[in-house]
Amino acid sequence: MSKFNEPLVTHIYTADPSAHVFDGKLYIYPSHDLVHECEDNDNGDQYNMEDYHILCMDDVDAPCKDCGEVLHMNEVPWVSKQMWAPDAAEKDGKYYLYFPARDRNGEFHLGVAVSDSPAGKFVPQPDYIPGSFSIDPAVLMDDDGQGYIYFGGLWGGQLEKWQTGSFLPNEEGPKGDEKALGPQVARLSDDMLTFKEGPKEITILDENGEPLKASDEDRRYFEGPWMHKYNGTYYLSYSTGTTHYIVYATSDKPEGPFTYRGRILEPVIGWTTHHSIVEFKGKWYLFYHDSSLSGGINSQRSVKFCELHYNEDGTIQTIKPYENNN
Ligand code: FUB
Repeated sequence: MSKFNEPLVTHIYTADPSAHVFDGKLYIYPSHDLVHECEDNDNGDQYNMEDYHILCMDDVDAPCKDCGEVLHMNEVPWVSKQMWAPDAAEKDGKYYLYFPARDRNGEFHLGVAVSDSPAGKFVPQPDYIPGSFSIDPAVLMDDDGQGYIYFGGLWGGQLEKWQTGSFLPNEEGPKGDEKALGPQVARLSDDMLTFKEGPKEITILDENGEPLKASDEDRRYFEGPWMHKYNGTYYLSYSTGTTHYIVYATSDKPEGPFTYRGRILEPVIGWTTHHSIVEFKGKWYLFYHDSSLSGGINSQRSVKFCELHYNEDGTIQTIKPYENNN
């Protein structure tokens, strides 16, 4: 049986969970961490993943099933390595798996694969999405049917290197008082396979309406965006990377600007923190990962979940993953 704040599965390592409700069940689209000898460095070489497995739960206290491998990098012509954090979306009865990986030049782009079932298998498009770059795609299907894809990650995720719209391998990000880089957003085409137009950077503002600064590492964007809607407000949540928080910002528009609101998850065991937020049967849940099962190995992580609570004013109560058992 599944329990809050315990690994959902223990037979494989899983990370970066993107949770959705499809056909009345909870489907989780995670990365699949492998046991290997790769160097652990700031470029993310230790995250040397090759395929995706999908997890499924009939209910929050039901066992979590592994639906098996649904896509391997050997099936994707443009991919050389590192199948990182994916997400999935549904439109008109078809399911779309969005995933980042390195191409044959070592640049990260976003790919998409299609299935008739939320549990796969997924058939990849032959090339990456034109105009896509960096990592960590997350898709919001808005109430009017428009899909928005959010993405981007610093350091190994290469977001700094795309500031001009082209890949500049030596480009470094802003520093100190300079405006921090935000995640990217693009509207998806009606067939879900391309961008309608070039992606735009999202601005995240502080309480005074000023853009967050690069030095503000407790609040500025690093990687792992997620978008959900609660009572008509758009909630952009993300990892702060170097300070290991999951935080959030809100807006009345899906493309922002967003205003920083607070912290959702305190640091977990392991360097990365990555999450998703989903409503299921009238309650809200946070899916996240940590490295507790592997004894703290950064690249061997496990997906967990717990309940998430809002205050009456729409703010989110901070979760301390090892102190409460909500
Ligand atoms: O899993 C590989 C990378 O680690 C993800 O893309 C990031 O979000 C971080 O969790």
